[in-house]
Amino acid sequence: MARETSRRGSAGELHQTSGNDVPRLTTQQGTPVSDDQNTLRQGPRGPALMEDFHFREKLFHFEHERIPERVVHARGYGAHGYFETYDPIPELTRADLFQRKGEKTPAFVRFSTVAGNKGSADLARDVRGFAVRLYTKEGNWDIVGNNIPVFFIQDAIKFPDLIHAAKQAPDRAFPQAQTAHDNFWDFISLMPEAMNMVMWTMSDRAIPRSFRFMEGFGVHTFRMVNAEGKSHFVKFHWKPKQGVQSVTWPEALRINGADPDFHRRDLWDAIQSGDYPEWELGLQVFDDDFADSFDFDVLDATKLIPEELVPVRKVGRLVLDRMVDNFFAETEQVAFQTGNIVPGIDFTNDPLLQGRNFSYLDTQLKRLGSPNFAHLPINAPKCPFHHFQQDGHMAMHNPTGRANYEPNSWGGAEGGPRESPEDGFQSLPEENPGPKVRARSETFADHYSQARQFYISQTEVEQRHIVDALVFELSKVETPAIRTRMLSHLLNIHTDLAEATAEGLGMELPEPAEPALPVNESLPASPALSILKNAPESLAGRKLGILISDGADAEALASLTEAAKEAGVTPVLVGPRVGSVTLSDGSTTEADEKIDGGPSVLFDVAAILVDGDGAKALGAMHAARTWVADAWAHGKFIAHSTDAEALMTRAGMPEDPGEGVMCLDHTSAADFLIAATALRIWDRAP
Ligand code: HDD
Repeated sequence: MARETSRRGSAGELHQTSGNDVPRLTTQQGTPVSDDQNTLRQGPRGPALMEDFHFREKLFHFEHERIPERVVHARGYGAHGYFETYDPIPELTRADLFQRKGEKTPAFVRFSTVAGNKGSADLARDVRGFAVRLYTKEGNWDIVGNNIPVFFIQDAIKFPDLIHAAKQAPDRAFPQAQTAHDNFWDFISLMPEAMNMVMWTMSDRAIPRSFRFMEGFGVHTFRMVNAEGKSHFVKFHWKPKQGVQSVTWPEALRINGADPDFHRRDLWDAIQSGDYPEWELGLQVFDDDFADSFDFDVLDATKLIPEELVPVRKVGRLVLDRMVDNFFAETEQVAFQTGNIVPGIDFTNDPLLQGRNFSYLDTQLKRLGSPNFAHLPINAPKCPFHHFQQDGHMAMHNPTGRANYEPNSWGGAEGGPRESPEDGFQSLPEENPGPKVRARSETFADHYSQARQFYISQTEVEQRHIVDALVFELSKVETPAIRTRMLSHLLNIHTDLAEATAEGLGMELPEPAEPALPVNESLPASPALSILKNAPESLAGRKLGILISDGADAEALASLTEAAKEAGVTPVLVGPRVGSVTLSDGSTTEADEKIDGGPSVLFDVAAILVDGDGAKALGAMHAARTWVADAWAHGKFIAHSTDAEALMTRAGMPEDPGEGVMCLDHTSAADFLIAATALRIWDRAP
């Protein structure tokens, strides 16, 4: 006996010494466990025994831990918060959450990428999901949106094809989490309706700086219906108070290696440090007259309504202020559905939306394994709910009493819940004449005009990024005919775009594709569509990477970190080691990151604080030279000590680096950070 006890693992011994207030380890049935290190055996070197119920249960549960990942939007990250109404709109909707100023509605948001599997990297070029659940007093309302206001396809019947084409090819199972492959571009180039969306996905919108810096859109036209039954059309927008910001493609490629969880970590860090991200809910409200006069069909999800035509009215704010307690229980099991709406909100006949309403319920059953997924705390409403649905796997809210049907004649509480004809959900009694057909409305046929409008609304830098993205993606397409077909579409969008892309690919321009309707070249630019034309007002919420080494000026470091905190910027110290760095006054500080683990692509702004010896030492290190060279090449603002210039020169920066590179002996840290609000010196980028 004594011999067997002495063979226990050290974890077992540690466990036993951890104090009286530690809960006892038990099986799922509550039986206390005496030994979690060794299976039950017949003799210390003998066979395992089948009666080891603890081992059996532990393995059984482990083997069933995974549930199917989402067929799209598999990789996601969620947080809790609230929505606060600051402009009640009873004239537009009877939705309870919009009736009272200051009303706070609990919210859960899940951000995601679309194409990659659960374990893929955050900085894929991709659409981002922006799914918001509002737990209103009249039921859960889900706005299952994206960070892009239009979509690839017009009819839900094409969704499986789109997703099959975008995800890895079925024979080789690659590429993962990217659209840079033949199948995707083959499909897209055969679907001219996708061209507007393609402009967005090739733009910097598809490589956001983080979830906090992206807009969200409900995409479809919805309806709001007031207490008198009057309906208005509405488009939903989430506008980040932090501003919209993206990284560049060369950065995205590097970030995916340096920190594949870059977006998750960003949201976690911000919320854990009390820097709660906020978005304003904006509405574009319009009526039938506008819809009839608009150049496009408002039921066509491949089109948007320019904000210059219908301004966005802000009615409240969404604040994310709490991370989940458990990722699986909440973020993985949350089951969003476009069909989750509340009285005062209604659908339109957008064929994509109608198809989505059908799809989401189905997928949740498959993923979560029981029609009782609404019983999970993350999915259950926070308002009272009563119905006669019963039983099924894992039923947790079970009705009490006799009645499980209605009508019934039991009366009172015994008879169970009753309908509410007055204030229950009412669908708008819309009339829809017409024959039963499989057809696309002709009002959906203009595929290029808004793509062109998006392109001409961008700054020159953003246009260049679109061309670079197209060249990158199409250069991964092995079949020349597919590349040629895409060029024929680009010609209908803008000749400059087509020519620059063809040049980047080293290809001849083909004839333009035959458009179903002539391209309307008179649509004016819409500045709201550009990120750079809507620059952030402050640097708050960003990260400043400070490269230091032994001998760094203690005073300069203190004033830089202080100024950063004042500006709401998080300073991150990057050193040759994570242990102590000795500063000029003999004091020591710890670096947060080692240089090769904290490359400058992870930061919005850079600073280099080294003395002469430090410049020499870091100048001999490849990782340090790359840190500096990247910050420079990616157009970042750089503050530096005078001695850092030797390192900057060794890293390949020119002697006169020009705008955006500031010596802290001549500029105060505060002034540097004000200048750095511009985020980039774009002229510097190659
Ligand atoms: Fe979808 C998930 C957004 C079209 C079918 N979709 C899903 C998620 C988001 C969107 C954000 C992830 C929700 C979460 O975080 O759990 N989807 C959109 C937008 C669309 C869109 C903005 C177009 C405007 N989706 C769309 C169509 C279909 C689907 C046309 C099918 C006909 N979407 C699904 C799905 C998913 C999904 C298969 C997979 C996992 C899930 O639902 O919960 O049902």
